[in-house]
Amino acid sequence: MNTACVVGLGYIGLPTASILATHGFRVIGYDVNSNIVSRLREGHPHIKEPGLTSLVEEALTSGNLIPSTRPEEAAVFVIAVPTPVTSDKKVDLSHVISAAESLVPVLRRGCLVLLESTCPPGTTRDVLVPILARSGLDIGTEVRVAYCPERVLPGRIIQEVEENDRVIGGINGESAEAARQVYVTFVKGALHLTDATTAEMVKLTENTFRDVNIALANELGMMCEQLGINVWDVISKANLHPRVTVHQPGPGVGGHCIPVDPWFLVDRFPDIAQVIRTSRMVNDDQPHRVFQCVSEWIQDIADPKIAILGVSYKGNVDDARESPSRKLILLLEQHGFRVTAHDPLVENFVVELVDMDTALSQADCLVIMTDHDQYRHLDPSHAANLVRHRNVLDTRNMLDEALWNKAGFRVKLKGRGDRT
Ligand code: SAJ
Repeated sequence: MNTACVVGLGYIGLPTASILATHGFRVIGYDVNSNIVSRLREGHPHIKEPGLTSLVEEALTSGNLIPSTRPEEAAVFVIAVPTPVTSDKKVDLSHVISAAESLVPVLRRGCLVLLESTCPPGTTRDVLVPILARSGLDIGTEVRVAYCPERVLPGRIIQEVEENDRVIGGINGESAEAARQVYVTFVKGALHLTDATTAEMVKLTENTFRDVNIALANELGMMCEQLGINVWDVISKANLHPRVTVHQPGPGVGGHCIPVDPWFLVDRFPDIAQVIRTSRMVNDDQPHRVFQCVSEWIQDIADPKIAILGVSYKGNVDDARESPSRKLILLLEQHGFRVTAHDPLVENFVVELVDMDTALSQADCLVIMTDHDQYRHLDPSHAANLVRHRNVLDTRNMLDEALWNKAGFRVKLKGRGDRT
């Protein structure tokens, strides 16, 4: 049986380890966090993701997934650890470096090391390979190495790990081919072989494209607000053009990927990456725009209470990392607003999360921050009986405005001016 050791049991590593384990590999799932490992041994993944619990259960009961706090010898190593940015927007490769260092003693002739973490261009060649070379083995012939970025969408991870095409960037042709032989065991999408730096750049291009496009939508939204028209309407009509696909505006860009990855390019190419840097700043500024909108709108209300609906970074996920709600709540609290927050999926957050009725009770303004399906079905007449003032700001264009108006609510839509 083939053996694998997956380093990092997060949003990517845990699904990948489980899928390998259910596709004929004996997998060591290695994480430095002993809590994650011990909970997993008891069958409890620390992440909520559709289909993950049953997949992990299948992997564990088959005996092929072995959670561990130590790496072990294996034919295939998969590194899937975080690559955050520091507060001054420089890439922090410390997790990749320590993961690679932890593998040096267990590398053996003939093994393959796959890096899946999002990394600046050149990381595989200039950072990973020199560390692996400390094993004394020849990297490229005795140890194959490839960069194969994960491209799965949180909320659809299990599906997309199997279905998406993969880009496989080897440090040489033999490495790319060895990696292909691993991914072909569970990926139904096409496998595209290339070199490692190209694969690194492909991954950054994908997320940067999305960030720049969302920034464009947000910038158009600010213009439409001044023009007294509706950006959602403008974008949906512009997107009827066969070669136009503008993204959606919103309260800002969250998560651990899109607000982070474009900085890798800005950091590396500060003089060239003008559009990318500006887009990051436009998107980062959106929670502040939401704050300004709320504070101007209800400036005549004394001691106002704001109910934030949704603290995860996007709909139907439990992940609140880099969430625009976090920034908004901070701004509101700094300016003396009383804030309550609700989320149907998030368990732990920087402020206490309360049930829906408590959040709405005596509120002066509701702010829809996350497009959770549950919020689409909110009953405005029930909400009307709980709040102090009937104001709702929709940053996601998800409410049925006529219904809310009927229940007596004034509705503001982010990206729509009030003058028409
Ligand atoms: N957002 C908008 N407008 C949009 C789309 C998204 O404001 O039109 C916001 C969301 O609300 C959210 C943020 O952007 O706050 C990011 O959400 P997302 O769904 O665009 O992306 P992620 O971060 O969940 O996942 C992305 C995906 N990348 C691409 O679609 C190019 C995913 O495929 C990657 O694997 C993932 O990053 C990653 O791990 O890099």
